[in-house]
Amino acid sequence: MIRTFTSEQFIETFIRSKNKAKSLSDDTLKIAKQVIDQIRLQGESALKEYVQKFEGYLPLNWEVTDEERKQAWSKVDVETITSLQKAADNIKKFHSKQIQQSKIMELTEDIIAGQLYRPIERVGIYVPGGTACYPSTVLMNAIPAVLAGVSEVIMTTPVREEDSIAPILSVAADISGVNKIYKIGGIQAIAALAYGTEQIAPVDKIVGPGNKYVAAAKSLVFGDVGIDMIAGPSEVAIIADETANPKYVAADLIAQAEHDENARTFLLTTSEKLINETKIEIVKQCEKLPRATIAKKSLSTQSASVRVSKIDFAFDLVNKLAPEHVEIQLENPLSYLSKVKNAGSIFLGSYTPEAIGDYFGGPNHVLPTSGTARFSSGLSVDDFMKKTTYLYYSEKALCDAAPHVVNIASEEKLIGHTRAVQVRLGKD
Ligand code: HSO
Ligand code: ZN
Repeated sequence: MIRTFTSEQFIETFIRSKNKAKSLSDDTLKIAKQVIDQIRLQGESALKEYVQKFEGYLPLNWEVTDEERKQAWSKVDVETITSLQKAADNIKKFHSKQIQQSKIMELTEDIIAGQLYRPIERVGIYVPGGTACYPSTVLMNAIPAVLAGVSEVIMTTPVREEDSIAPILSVAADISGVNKIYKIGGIQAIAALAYGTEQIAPVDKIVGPGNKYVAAAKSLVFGDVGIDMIAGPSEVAIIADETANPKYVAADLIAQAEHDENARTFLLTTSEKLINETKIEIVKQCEKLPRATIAKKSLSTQSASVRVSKIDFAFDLVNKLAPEHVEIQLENPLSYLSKVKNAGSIFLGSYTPEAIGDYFGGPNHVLPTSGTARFSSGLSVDDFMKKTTYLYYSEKALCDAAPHVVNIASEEKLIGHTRAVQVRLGKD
């Protein structure tokens, strides 16, 4: 059962000693490095060997054919397809407003300065195939990439025995505009995307969640390609007072807890009564929960309820925690928006469960965890764009600027730099 902590205990347990859960073990990194090195050096032959070894089955082709993609639609029920399409529309609408434009910062006869805003060329999206085989992951990762104008969005997910991938992932990929799907999972998929093989062209950036091996592989290829983030366990912090409904609070804590035994869920409230009633509700609601074992483990070991004397103190704790999700179950929830300084995404009011954001509302569900919301943001169109600056100086502009450049370059003792300016002005 969810335990009650004082504010000090909460800070000590969940804020000061955080982040350990997400660090990758040396063993995991060692295995990942071995597989990556082999695939990088030997290409296809090593890729085949590891797919066979780790996935237990070697697909006939890496790529899901157009025919297989078409057939997948008949294997998913129509209502689910409609819901995925509606969710995709909302996600597209939200993310399309994130697109920025190339900008000119200065434009005179003698100086032009600007910034180009352009898509990354090739992006790989990893989608797990096991218990966390989520079509919502496809939508959330692929839609911003497609909107950014990425030329090739390539999804990869583990093959299943019958030489197929989960049909719903294929449908979600079609709805999102994914160009290619590969039937490869695990470390081998990350290596193939990062370095390419005889049959697979390398990508420039890899995004998407995965198990510890995928996370280790992503961390090892980082630098040769871009990656999104290494996500830790999911988190929700609910700020509520006596006006909140314990049924809703319990349901939202459970919704996050059922993801993972290590998921972290928190209730920060001024109301002792709400804490007690939420605990009773959690027990009741877990009775009918297929993933109760996972949820109970998370709730009893990684979670906390904290009673604060003023609601402002709950916001202080949340800002220190910088959780992935914050729910504000208070009256006039919008009036508290500015109080949340560090969070991946905020859910306002009693009728905005985090689950609406996980699937449907529009904002992305790929969000910073483990306190990283202090300095980073959820996945957006910007993650698939590059900003390249440019500058034009006329001879006159360079002449005017020269003494200043020379002063600074001399101070830095970089005489080659001063010369690069002087030589153009006939002073060297
Ligand atoms: N709550 C998860 C996202 C997700 N939920 C996917 C359901 N499917 C992110 O923390
Ligand atoms: Zn979720």
